[in-house]
Amino acid sequence: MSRIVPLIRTVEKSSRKEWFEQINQWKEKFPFTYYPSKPGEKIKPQAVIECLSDMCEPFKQNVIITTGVGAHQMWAAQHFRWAYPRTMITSGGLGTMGFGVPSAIGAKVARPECIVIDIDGDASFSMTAMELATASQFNIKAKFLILNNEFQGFLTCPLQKMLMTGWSNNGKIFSMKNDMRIRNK
Ligand SMILES: Cc1ncc(C[n+]2csc(CCOP(=O)(O)OP(=O)(O)O)c2C)c(N)n1
Ligand SMILES: [Mg+2]
Repeated sequence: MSRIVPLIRTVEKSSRKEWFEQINQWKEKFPFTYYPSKPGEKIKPQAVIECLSDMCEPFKQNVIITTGVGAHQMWAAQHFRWAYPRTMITSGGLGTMGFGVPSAIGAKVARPECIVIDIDGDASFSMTAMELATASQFNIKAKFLILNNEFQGFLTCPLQKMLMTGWSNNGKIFSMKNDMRIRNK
């Protein structure tokens, strides 16, 4: 690090008007919409994240979100309203399932004053859930919101579907079954 840091060049802040215009065009063309549940239907994961986002609104600068890898990760990126930098910790390019649990534990240790929430998928969560023992042992109070679709949803949602209609949430292959329960301490 001591050799890399001096190589970082300082650049003048310039206007990013064109870039933001481009982003706004994309937002208009591909809005993050979804079909809300009808009365009596199961709640949609997107609605859960929107609700979490609203609940966090008054203290968002002190909220850190981590995620696993999958559809839930996309929904977190799209439906949580991001207002502050360095508040989303996610495995982007590498796409490492299981990332959400340990990164939430690490973030809570590093920033104990923050509320740290792992928005995780059932399959991703299962990969590193054993680290909850570490959190419990050292009394690290990260929070875990698991979007359990009993499915590795990301694998079957084609990119086109995301672009055209919003992420679907269906199908059923093994991941975390309903009879697995994780209890709050
Ligand atoms: C370690 C690892 N194995 C496999 C994959 C491929 N992969 C990407 S997303 C995904 C499914 C994720 O399922 P889940 O965590 O339940 O999220 P969902 O898509 O259902 O929200 C898989 C298998 C990966 N990215 N990392
Ligand atoms: Mg899943």
